[in-house]
Amino acid sequence: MKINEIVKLCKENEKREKFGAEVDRITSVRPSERQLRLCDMEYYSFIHFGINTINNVEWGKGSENIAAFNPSKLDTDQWCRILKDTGSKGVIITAKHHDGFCLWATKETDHCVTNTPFKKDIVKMLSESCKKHDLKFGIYLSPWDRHEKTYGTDEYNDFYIRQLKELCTNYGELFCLWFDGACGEGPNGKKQVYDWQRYYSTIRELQPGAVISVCGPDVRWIGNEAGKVRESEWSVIPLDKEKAEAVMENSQQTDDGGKEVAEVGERDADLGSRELLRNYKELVFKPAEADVSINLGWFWHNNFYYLFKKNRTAKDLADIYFKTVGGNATLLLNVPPNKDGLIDKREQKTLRKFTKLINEPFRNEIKNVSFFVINDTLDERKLDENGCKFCDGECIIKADFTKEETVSTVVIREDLRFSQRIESFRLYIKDENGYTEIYKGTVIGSKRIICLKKKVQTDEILFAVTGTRGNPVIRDIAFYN
Ligand code: FUL
Repeated sequence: MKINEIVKLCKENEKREKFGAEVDRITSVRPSERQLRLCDMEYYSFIHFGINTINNVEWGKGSENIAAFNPSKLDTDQWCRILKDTGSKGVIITAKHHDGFCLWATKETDHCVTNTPFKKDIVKMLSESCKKHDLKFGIYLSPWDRHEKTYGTDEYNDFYIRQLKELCTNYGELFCLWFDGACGEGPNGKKQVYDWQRYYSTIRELQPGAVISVCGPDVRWIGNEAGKVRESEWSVIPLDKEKAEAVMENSQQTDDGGKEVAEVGERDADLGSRELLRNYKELVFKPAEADVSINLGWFWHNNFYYLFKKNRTAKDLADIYFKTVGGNATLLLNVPPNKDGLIDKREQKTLRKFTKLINEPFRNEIKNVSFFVINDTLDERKLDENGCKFCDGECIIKADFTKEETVSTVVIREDLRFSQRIESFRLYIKDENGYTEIYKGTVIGSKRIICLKKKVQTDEILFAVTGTRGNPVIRDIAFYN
């Protein structure tokens, strides 16, 4: 294939208008600083721990006897050391799960850790360990509370706000407040109407740098707990699909003992194509996050292997990593400590293997690559830096290696400050036939990791943008052998 044929293809494939009012409307929807920071974290950890760990259940009922809570070996430094060593950028802990048991020294209820034989404030311990190990710190605070007597009345919203205030003021800087969508009955058989807007404004006031995830405005639940991303994962989506009420409807509503964790849902296959967006007035920027557990189940169980026929291997998790982090989503990987309050040997081993697998493709980066942008008339413009804003009429980036190189992995990132723009692209290598296509993909977004099925040898690769909303803005392109 000749280069002018590739240019022709780019132009032909831009069947839909590249510019215009609708494109401007979509690309004017842009991320906040806090969202950009979260996208750059890429991979961080979830800790599910509490009275459920001791009782070996996924959902507690709220009536648990907390006198049994005494994980005497609990060591939050051990958690952080292991998570940091295996590549995580932050930790989110279940400060309160649906059973209402609080892992911090709250003044709002007796149903908390300081009233158990263990006594110590675990949220405090973890926040300090995170600081020590240079990990960001975040909080999961279940809105659903099966213990609190005021649940189901307006008073509960006041109670919840006071709990949020404690967590947002006493534990340093938080990177995330994570609200899931499960909403059942409280101890009085009543359901609660959550005052989401009040929750959000309290967080914005006290922790302005924190994202509010899932049942919140900043980060979107991918829609399943098996790490499955859409082929085209868009971050500009209709507001209506993402209001807390809509997320709640789709969330897990029964205690299935962890079954949901293994299932791949097929919710809203398309959230961001132009065909879809044109039907919606209000659009929002809401990047996707995949929450996945290292085992099948969120809390640790000593009978994991009996409960589930097949557990996740390091290889399964690495595949999930490449698909999520490399598919315009972040990965929130749950690593539940065991009954003693430690990350168990089995999970440690899985994590070490997982880290080896996810680092493997990026060990040898090809250096000294020169980049050029090529336009319709085949004029070339050299790029000083890797990052680049295309100008009108440009559609191809040429990566010149100066000598023959073996390439097995390509990583491309869009500069999201200008929104998400690329709809489709192709990669070509230079060879004796001119150019040969080696990969065809749809969106890029925060990061696209392309692990080529077969290694290629070449001294030049073309990245051709075949569909885009306005001119693309590339943050960087990297090649690995
Ligand atoms: C769900 C909860 O019901 C699960 O127990 C778990 O915490 C998961 C992350 O969110 O909605």
